[in-house]
Amino acid sequence: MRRRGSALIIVLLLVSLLVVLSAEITVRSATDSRMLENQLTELQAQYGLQGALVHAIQVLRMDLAKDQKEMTEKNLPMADWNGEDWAKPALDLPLGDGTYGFTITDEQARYPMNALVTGDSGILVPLEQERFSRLLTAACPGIDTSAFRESLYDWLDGDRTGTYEQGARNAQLLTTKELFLLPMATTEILTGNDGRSGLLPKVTRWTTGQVNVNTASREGLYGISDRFDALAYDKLLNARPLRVLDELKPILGYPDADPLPPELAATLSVRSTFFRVALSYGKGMDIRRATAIVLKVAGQPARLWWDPDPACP
Ligand SMILES: [Ca+2]
Ligand SMILES: [Ca+2]
Repeated sequence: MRRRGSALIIVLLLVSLLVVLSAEITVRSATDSRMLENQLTELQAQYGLQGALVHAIQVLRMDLAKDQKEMTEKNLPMADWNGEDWAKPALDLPLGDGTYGFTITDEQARYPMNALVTGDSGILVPLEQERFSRLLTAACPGIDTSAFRESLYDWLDGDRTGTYEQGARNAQLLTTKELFLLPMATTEILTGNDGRSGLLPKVTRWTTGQVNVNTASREGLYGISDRFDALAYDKLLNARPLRVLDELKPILGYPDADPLPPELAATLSVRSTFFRVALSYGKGMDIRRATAIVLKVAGQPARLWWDPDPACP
C-alpha cells in the first residue's frame, strides 16, 4: 500500500512538473504568437487531465487490493458498490497552478446495448429485445419510443431489410453517441428534457455483458427482469451490498432451495470490471473535461477509452 502511495506521489509530482514547465513555455512564447500560446495551454490541460486519470486509476487499484485482502483474510467474496472509496468524488485537488478532479462511476450499472445483437452474424437476440424494450419504456415514461426502437434494431442488425436501414451501421455500437444518428432519435428520448435523464445515462457499449446489482438503477434492473418491481428494488436497496447473487432469491421471491434462473445468473453480477471516469482540469476560468473508461482487473487496471467530450463514450 505504501509502495503504491509513493508511486502515485511520484507520478503526480512528474505531472505537476510538466504542468509547470508547459506554463513556463507558455509565458516565454506569449510574445511570439497567440496561436502557439493556445496550443501550449491545450497541452497543459492535457497533462492535467492525464494526471487526474493516473490518480483515478490508483484509486481503483486500491479498491482491488482491498477486495482481495477481504477475500483472503475474511473469506468475503469480491464486490463493488457505491459505498466504497472509489465512488467518492475527488474534486479541487491542486496540480501545478491549476486544480484537477474526477468522479468514478460503475459502467456496469448500465445496460449493455451490444447484448442486443450477436457479434458475428448480427442477429437480434429476442430475450435482450424484451429487456431493452422494458428499460426504454421505464427510462422514458409517457413517451412513444416504438419508432426509435425499430430504427435502433435496423441500425444494429446485420440485414438490410427494414424501414430505417438507410445509412445503418448493421453491427454492434462503437459508441453510444451513435444513438444520436438514428433517424427516429430525439433528445427527449436520449437525454430527457433536463439533459440528464432518458435512455443515454442508463446504457453502455462497454461491459462484460453483466449488470452489477449493487450499482444498477431501478429502471435498469426492471429491464433485466420484471421481478425487480418497486417493492423488490426497495428490498434490494436495504440488502446492498450483495456479496453473492444468491442473496437475490428472497428479494425476487424465488425459493431458497432452487438455483437462480440461468438467464439472471448469466446477466447479473455483484462486482464490476469497467468503470467510467469523468475528469476535469481547471486553471482560472478555463476548465477542461474528458471521460475515460478504465478496466479494473488483477495486474494493471488499464485505460480503454479516452474522449475529450464529457458527455458519453
Ligand atoms: Ca470493491
Ligand atoms: Ca440492419
